[in-house]
This record gives sequence, C-alpha cells and structure tokens, in this order.
Amino acid sequence: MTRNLQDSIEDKSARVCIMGAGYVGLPLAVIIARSGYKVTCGEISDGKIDLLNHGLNPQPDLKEIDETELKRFIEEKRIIVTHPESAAADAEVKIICVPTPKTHDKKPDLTNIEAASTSIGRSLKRDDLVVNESTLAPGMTREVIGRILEETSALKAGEDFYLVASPERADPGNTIHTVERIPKVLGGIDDRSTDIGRAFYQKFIHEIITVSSLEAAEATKMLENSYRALNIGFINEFARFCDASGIDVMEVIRAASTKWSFQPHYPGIGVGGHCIPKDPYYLMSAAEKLGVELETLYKAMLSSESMPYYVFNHLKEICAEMELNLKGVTIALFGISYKRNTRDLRDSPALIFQHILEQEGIDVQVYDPLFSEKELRDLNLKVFDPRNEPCDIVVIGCDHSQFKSFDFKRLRGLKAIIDGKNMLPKQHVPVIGVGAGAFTVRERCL
Ligand code: SAJ
Repeated sequence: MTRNLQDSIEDKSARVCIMGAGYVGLPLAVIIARSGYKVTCGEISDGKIDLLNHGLNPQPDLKEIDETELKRFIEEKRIIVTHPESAAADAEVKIICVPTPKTHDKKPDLTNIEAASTSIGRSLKRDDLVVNESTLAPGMTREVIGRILEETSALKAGEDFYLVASPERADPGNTIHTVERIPKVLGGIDDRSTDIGRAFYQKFIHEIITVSSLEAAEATKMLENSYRALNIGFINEFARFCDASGIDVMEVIRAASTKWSFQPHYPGIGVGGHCIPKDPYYLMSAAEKLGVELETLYKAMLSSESMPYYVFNHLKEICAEMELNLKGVTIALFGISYKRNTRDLRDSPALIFQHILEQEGIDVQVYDPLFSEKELRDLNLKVFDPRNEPCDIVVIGCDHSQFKSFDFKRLRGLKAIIDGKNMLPKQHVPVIGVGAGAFTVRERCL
C-alpha cells in the first residue's frame, strides 16, 4: 500500500470525522479519541452540538459513555462537534453513522445517508477513507453512498479514495458489550480499502472480521437483525397458540432453553427501537428489486406489529369477563419505552398501544418512573400517579426492572393486570400475560 493514509493511521495523525453524534456515533467518537485520534463529529442538531461542546451527553441512556472522559475530550479538543460540512472537510477518515429509518409505507428512507454522503463528497480528497456504519441493504453503500461521493468529488471509489462498509452492531446502553468488544465486520470496495479499513479499526477494536465485499458486510448486519426479527415474530405467533391452547409460553420457553441449540426469544406487546422494526424492510426492499420475495420475514414482521392490537384484545376480553365497561374503567399503562430501563421511545409498542386506545376513545393514563410527569405531559400523555389514584386495570407496556418490586396491592380498586412483557410474578389479582395460556378470571387469581 503506497499511499500515506496508512502512515497517518499508524502514527494516529489521521483526523477522523464521524457523521452523526447519536446512539452509534458518540460512543464510537469517544473510543476513537481514547485511542489517540482527533475526532470531529458532524451533527445537524444545534441543540446536540451545544450540549456536547459543553461536555454534556445528550443521550444519558448511553451508560457506556463516561461523562467525565467525554467532558475532558471536549475540553482538550480531542473531540470537536460541529456541522457536517465543516466536520468532513478537516479529516482523512470519514465515518457515516446516521439513522436509516423507514418511511410510513415501510420503505428505506435514505435522506440522512444522502445528506451525509454529499457533505463528505464536497471535500473528499485523494487517499481519504470513507466508512459507512449505518445500516443499509446490500448494494446501497456502493450504489447510493459511492455514487454520491463520486458525483460530488469527481473522484473514483477504490482508485482515488477508499470505501468500506462496516455496519454498526452496537447495543446502545449496554455496558458489557461495548463497541470495542463487539467483533467488527468490514468489507471494502476492493482489497486495499478492506486493508486500510482493518488497519484503522484494529487500533481500537479488539477483533476485526473482514469479508469479501461491501455487500457481504451489509448482508451480515441484515442477516443478524432479520434473524432476530424472525424469531421474535414467531414467538409472538407461538404465544397466540399458547393462549388458545392453555399452555404457559414462558414455562415452555424455559424448558426449551435447556436445549443447547435453542436461542430463547420472548413474546410481548411488540417490537420497538431503531433496528429490529425497520432493518428487515431494508433487506426486503433489496430482495424485491431482485425478484426475490422474503415472505417468511414479512409475515414475522406482521406478527410482531400486530401485538399491540393483540394486547388490546386481551384488554377487551378481561373487561368483558369482569363485566367492566371499557370506556368507564381506569386503565394505567406502566412503561412507555421500547426497551427496559431506557428512556428510548423510538417505535415504542407501548405508545402504539396507547395510541390504539386513544383512537378507540378509551381513556388510558401512563406511569413510567424513568420520565417526569412534565415529560409525560409534554408527550401529550395523561399521567397516572400510583401513589394516590385508583386504577381498575394495569397494562405493562415496558419491562422496567422497577416494576418487579412494585407493590400492586397499593393500587386501590385494581381488578386485573395485563402483563405485556410477561415480567410479573402472580399477584393478588388476575395477571394475564401474552401467551400465558387460556384463562378465566378466577383461574388467574392467586
Ligand atoms: N424484543 C422482544 N422479544 C425478544 C427480544 C426483543 O419482543 O425476544 C423486543 C424488545 O422489547 C424491543 C425490540 O424487540 O422492543 C428490540 O429489542 P432488541 O433487544 O433487539 O434491542 P435493540 O433494538 O437495541 O437491538 C439492538 C440491535 N443492534 C443492532 O441493530 C446493531 C440488535 O441487533 C441487537 O441484537 C440488540 O441491540 C442486542 O441485544 O444487542
């Protein structure tokens, strides 16, 4: 490799730009700065730029970030946060870490990717390395990012600049599987790109897994998350079978987990977050272009997307059994985040459930100990105060650990709990889970 980027990667004089200082980009920036590189984050949110430049973490859920370290890196200008254009200009290594959401009709939304690629392309130089870490379907790094870079810079991918795909595999908030400990899969547009990608990442990531192409790297991430979505979709379907057949799905999952080749997944009120609800649709869109129908994956997505409605049906059943008027009872939704012990609301199935009830003209109040009452009201949610308000039915929308020790006996008038995450032990009132097995109100009491 004759180019001098290798040297500046070795002596860490190479300047690094990360497009997107979010759930993926910010932890990555800290790890790269910690290894000795100067990092500039390109961020479109002025609010985030301001917070970060004051050394504050805009996403407190990211417990893997040491706030003291972040503040020091900002003060020492080892991390600088600015707007995308200027961030890209002063760097030799440019990493794209922007969100890749889906549109309302479940198609890829590449707005952020196109904007980040254009910002990078405008100041792209010979010998630069561009890495895409955002989740894209096979072919998109080459055909979308690569094309925009070439059009805006008049340079050629592979010949004039290095292009690598290395999809992020982070689990935001996870302090065990932190970015540097997760094996890094990467593939380049050519061998030199792969080699320089490896040379860079091995400076701060424990294990590098190189694959043969951009597309193989993109497909690896698609497979991982589609596998997860498939299994969650199936266990939600299996839970409906268990409800119909009087079998307790959690008992069966525990028993099946004694088999070494069985990987447990759990049914619930639905699937949220920034990955599982949308990554499979990126894969399906790429497959569709090639005339390949991923029907099983599609059905699995529909299975999980129907779960908020399934829990709503449980609610209607329990009210009918108890001869309660659905529009007259007090319903409290416990937990609104998409994932336990986080404040992340993206695609939260609990909020989808709340919206369904709202659409049906059914009053539902919300309690989530991770949010202040003001934050809940600012989300246009009606606040439930468990300290002094009566409540007929509780619905568990998110399995925050705090709910395990919550004393539901304190809730005046409580008649039933619908446990959307199958997290609670039996209580003094009927607890109906997702897949808890056919029930009648009497049988479910202690
Ligand atoms: N969920 C279920 N049943 C399950 C597992 C999850 O209903 O058995 C629900 C969760 O409640 C949540 C949603 O699915 O609403 C997503 O859960 P998740 O554990 O996959 O959480 P995410 O969205 O943070 O997933 C990320 C993903 N990482 C990346 O895409 C890079 C995912 O691939 C990882 O497996 C996950 O973190 C992780 O566990 O590391």
